[in-house]
Amino acid sequence: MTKGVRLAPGYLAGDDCRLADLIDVVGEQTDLADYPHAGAVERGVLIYDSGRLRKEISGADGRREVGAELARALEDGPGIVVFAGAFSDPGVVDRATEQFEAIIAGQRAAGGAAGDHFAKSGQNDRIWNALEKLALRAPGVFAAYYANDIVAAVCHAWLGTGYQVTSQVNVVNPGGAAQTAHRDYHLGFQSGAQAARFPAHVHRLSPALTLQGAVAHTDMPAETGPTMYLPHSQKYLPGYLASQRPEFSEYFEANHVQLPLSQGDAAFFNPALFHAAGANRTTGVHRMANLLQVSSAFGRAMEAVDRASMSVALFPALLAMRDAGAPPAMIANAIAACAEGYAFPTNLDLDQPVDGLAPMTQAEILGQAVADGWPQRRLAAELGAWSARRQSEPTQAQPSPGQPPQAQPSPGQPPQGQPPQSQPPQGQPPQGRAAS
Ligand SMILES: O=C(O)CCC(=O)C(=O)O
Ligand SMILES: [Fe+2]
Repeated sequence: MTKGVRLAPGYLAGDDCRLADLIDVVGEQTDLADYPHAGAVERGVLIYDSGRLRKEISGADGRREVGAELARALEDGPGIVVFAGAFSDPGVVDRATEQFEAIIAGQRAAGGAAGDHFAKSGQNDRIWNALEKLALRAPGVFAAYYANDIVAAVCHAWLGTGYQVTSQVNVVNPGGAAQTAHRDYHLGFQSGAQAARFPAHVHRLSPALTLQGAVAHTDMPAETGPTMYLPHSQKYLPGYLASQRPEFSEYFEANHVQLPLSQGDAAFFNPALFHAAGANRTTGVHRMANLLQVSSAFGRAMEAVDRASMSVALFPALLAMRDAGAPPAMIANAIAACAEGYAFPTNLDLDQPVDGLAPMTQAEILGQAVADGWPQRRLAAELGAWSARRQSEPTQAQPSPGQPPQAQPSPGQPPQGQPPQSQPPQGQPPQGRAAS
């Protein structure tokens, strides 16, 4: 059910994105009659009454029926559903909000807000890995919050079982500007050029790998900047290439919908939906949303592989290939089979992208080491530091660059390490997507 493709089969190209195709796709109307469990359609968005839904999903049959409807809404329908009153007890949300506020106060006291892919420093407060931070500091609050049956139902509906929750809190501070239109993880975290390297079928697959949600922790009337959406836009296949192009951003700015939310409401959307945090035009409201990014169980390999140790071991052979005049493409092939070529999952407090949306990969480090002829112990130290800064609870001691690789801790169990000097300073936003 994707449209807007008149391109060479196999791959999509940014220059072939046509705004008229997107306009055709998003012209579709959302018909309430197609969604018997929904209570209303507002500006193309399906609204579900969570009290009613709770009764409907209380039995196995109802749960499957509702799940099938939600999945259809997310895939072939508007791509976004709102659950009014998803958290029926405001106390549960308030207690989590208190913890998030304390974490933000701690981040600020520690020397400026953490950097953000999406925001200029100071416009917003972001809590990376708010999931783990909440679980460790307030397990009772976590348990009550994530016991939520509506959240679980929509996660099951889109991803099936075995899903993995992550959460990133986003507070848009008074006066904070809107983000520009984007899609989310996975392919939404690639530049247009990077995304174009993935075949067309991967563009179709990417949205099935994650589900995106936002729980309103404050009331969010329009002036506080609730999330802006373009319903049905998830069906525009080249959208990962188009969303960063100016004519598409302008269209989004002129045609998005923005629904006010109340505290405890939750919106869930297809990660391929064009969306963006809104502008906070108030002078005193700190608009807080807990962004839930939930991953399919399938985003992992079957075997656990210690790729850092492999990289260190392979390095002399790669240098020998280079010195023997092997074409760089062949060396790159060997690196791709050995080193981790994807930047995620990582610790975004420590491992922020410097000039893009994704931090450095192990494969990029190994490629640089071969190209520049590093000593092997430098490669071991850099890979050790890379592993260390990706841990959610980094350990303390820096791996000694002077130690031979055999003495390095297994990179599977990362070395004790501080983030390296090359880390971007906290609070310095990497150049990437526009600000919230
Ligand atoms: O905070 C919001 O409303 C949405 C933010 C968002 O889409 C993002 O940071 O990717
Ligand atoms: Fe987003």
